[in-house]
Amino acid sequence: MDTISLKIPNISCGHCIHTIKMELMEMEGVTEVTADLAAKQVNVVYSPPANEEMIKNLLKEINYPAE
Ligand SMILES: [Cu+2]
Repeated sequence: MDTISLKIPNISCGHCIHTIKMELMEMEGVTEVTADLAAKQVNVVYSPPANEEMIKNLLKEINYPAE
């Protein structure tokens, strides 16, 4: 199990966080997503088959690219 912290500049409100959580939680292997709106930061806990690259690619696809 791994955790990554990602800074996502496009986060502007609670809806953004909600969307990001919903999308990431659908990925197989992702077990927990927490977010800090003020810091525009998302923490993702995951295990294989999920990996950092897949998580970053998904965020890019939904228009919330990580820095
Ligand atoms: Cu928003």
